[in-house]
Amino acid sequence: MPAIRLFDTAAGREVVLESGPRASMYVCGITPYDATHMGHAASYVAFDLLNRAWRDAGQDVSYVQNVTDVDDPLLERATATNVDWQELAQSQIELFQTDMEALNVLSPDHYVGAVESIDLIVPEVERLVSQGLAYRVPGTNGEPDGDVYYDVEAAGKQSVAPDAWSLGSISGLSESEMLELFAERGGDPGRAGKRQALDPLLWRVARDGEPHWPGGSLGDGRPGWHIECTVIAQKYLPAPFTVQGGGSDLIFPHHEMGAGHAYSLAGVPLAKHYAHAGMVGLDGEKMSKSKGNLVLVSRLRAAGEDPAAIRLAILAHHYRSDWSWTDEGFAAAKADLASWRRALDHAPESSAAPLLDEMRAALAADLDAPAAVAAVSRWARRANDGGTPASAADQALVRDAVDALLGIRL
Ligand code: 5CA
Ligand code: ZN
Repeated sequence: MPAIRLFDTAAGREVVLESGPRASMYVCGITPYDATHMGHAASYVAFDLLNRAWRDAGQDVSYVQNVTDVDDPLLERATATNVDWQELAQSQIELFQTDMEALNVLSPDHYVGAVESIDLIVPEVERLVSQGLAYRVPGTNGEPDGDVYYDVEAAGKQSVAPDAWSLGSISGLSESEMLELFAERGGDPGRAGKRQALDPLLWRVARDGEPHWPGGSLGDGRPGWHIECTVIAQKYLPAPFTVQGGGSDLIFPHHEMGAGHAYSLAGVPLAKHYAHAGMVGLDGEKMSKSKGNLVLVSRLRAAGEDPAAIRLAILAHHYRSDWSWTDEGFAAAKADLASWRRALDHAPESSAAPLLDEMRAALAADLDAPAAVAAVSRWARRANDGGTPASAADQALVRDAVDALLGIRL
């Protein structure tokens, strides 16, 4: 495997990842209130490619993923459908894991829930308060006293070190762009009593009818979203770890604020690099739970579709591009997969090693799976055309390479 290059959102360019013996990755996990759709699946397949490329390069990979197993949308869905929120979460986590296994996505070493991490999160929020980087908001308009917010302005002034965090370090967005996205993605810019509109929630004190846990000096409540991922990543991974990943809808505020929290707590960046997968739509529209235009991995599986074909349909798109799931795209992936499988029996002598080089070069270039897929398809056409004696050794190497690098089992 040549040196792996990856597009780093914070740097705004491709970077060469270090080739040391260890690599570490945190990929934001699901909020388990609905089944895995193709957008979720594509984001985990994207970072699975990186995991596989690192392993191919001989690096040990520490991989952590969280699950946002308590959050407003999960509680709202549970109430609306009259199910227990914990049961809803548990059932969706299980379905997600089955989907990931079917898609041949390598499991994280640690799969960590927000709820089980609350005891770790509370002292960190207390520390931010005592550092003067977080503050309590008085109750107004029916809200109780004591919700704790992160002071983005104060945090941005902590240090002038070149790697210090300040608002915009990760996303590079303007303030007006941030304000728009903050409101769209779970923030509360208009909450009375906040110092700045963009200050994110760290601790939400208990409300009637909402689950809550002991919060020490913060009082009973539950954590804000960004601090959960920060504390989980800091607990299980080195500081800084190599790559934080997620879909591009997590760049702001989630990864921006998480990076801020981490710098405030540790005095070093959370991650060396931040990578983001594009958004997947359906026939041109963004796929989202609220629009209801979901293509579910589990539904395709239940209809008897081959998970390897689903994965190949995802790999046909570069992970950073925004793309749409279509019936034509899926049909093309099924045809490619059939052609690859037919080709194995005719694997031309001495064809596997050059194909492996091509696949590695493609993946090292910012995980260019479409280029790797095209290389395998060219190889398959040549094999299926016949003319060169078939070789069992080449057959075995191609089968291994396609499984190890692309996660496609032939
Ligand atoms: N639990 C949080 C992260 S800590 C969360 O965003 N959960 S999620 O279930 O909404 O999304 C899980 C992952 O799928 C995230 O990385 C998100 O960016 C990604 N994702 C969600 N929708 C899409 C989509 N339409 N296309 C591509 N990726 C998506
Ligand atoms: Zn996260």
